Amino acid sequence: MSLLPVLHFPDPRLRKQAKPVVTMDASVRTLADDMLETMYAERGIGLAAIQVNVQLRVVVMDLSEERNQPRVFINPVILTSEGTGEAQEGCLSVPDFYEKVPRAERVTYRYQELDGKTIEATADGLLAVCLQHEIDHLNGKLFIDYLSPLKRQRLRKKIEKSEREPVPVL
Ligand code: GNR
Ligand code: NI
Repeated sequence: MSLLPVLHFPDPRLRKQAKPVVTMDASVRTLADDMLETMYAERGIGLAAIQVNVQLRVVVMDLSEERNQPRVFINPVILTSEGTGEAQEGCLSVPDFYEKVPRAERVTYRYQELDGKTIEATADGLLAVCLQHEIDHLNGKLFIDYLSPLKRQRLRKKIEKSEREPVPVL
């Protein structure tokens, strides 16, 4: 197991397209394990491989209160979307920023498990939001892309400034 560094906006590597996983070999399992470890360490509820600079369609998630229900989605796709809603979102690649963005309310989705089995299901609530957020990552898209360009530019300046300056320790 190892912790992976998480890329931060505006890193251009977050804009790459992730490629489908073709063979479910040991390296994919190791990647998923490392991504879960990284997600838990960073206190996120989801993580896409793109965020740790791996251009593969792999997503991990844990939506449980107890942080004991790890899930792995290989090659996830949304098949149909219904309704519209808005939820407050955050992203490990956009530190300390939260904003409401529009999302479909309910989605049917398909993915593969680590053993290669294909699963199809329907989601609403947080799972629906998180799946849309993570699949966006695999396509080089961030939740802040749904905001106005002005808001995004202000945010970029704030993040770049905070990453230039050392964190004061009292
Ligand atoms: O930790 C996360 N929280 C979150 C909250 C609302 C909607 C989406 C998310 S995903 C985010 C982790 C992350 O950046 N995944 O890509
Ligand atoms: Ni994210």
